[in-house]
Amino acid sequence: MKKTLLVGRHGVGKTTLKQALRGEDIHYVKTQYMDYGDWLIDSPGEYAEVHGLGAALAIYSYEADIVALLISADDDYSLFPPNVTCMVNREVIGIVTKIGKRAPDRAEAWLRLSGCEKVFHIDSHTGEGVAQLKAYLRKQG
Ligand SMILES: Nc1nc2c(ncn2[C@@H]2O[C@H](COP(=O)(O)OP(=O)(O)O)[C@@H](O)[C@H]2O)c(=O)[nH]1
Ligand SMILES: [Mg+2]
Repeated sequence: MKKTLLVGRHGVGKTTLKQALRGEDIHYVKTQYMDYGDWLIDSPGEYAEVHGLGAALAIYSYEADIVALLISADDDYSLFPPNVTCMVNREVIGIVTKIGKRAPDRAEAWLRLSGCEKVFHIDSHTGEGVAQLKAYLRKQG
């Protein structure tokens, strides 16, 4: 699998998506540190929210093949500035989480504004969209 760094505000669904992608039981765990598993790198939401902690994400992006920016369908705002993907020298994809909720199209529009060309819609609880995302993250050949 391509090494994938999950980035987004706390509660957006990074850890739950990690569990869904690994086929684990879904259960809540607060992410307190960079969680570097075999191919998924899970980050605490605070690293994306607090300016001084953002450097950790930049450093871990160098270890990843893909950086995934997550926004939830029920988010009222986006953490990610327009065209932020040009700051990362890795492929950056967008993931809309909790798609059963309010406004998945608005979340996708924010991700595209930030520069994500590829955007996935998933719900980790129902499993919708998770297989398509996992197939994309599989290494070819
Ligand atoms: N309905 C729904 N709830 C989700 C989804 N992903 C996460 N959640 C819930 O949102 C809360 C925060 O999820 P978590 O994965 O810990 O967020 P993180 O802080 O980004 O790691 C938990 O109560 C999850 O069960 C999703 O795709 N759909
Ligand atoms: Mg987490």
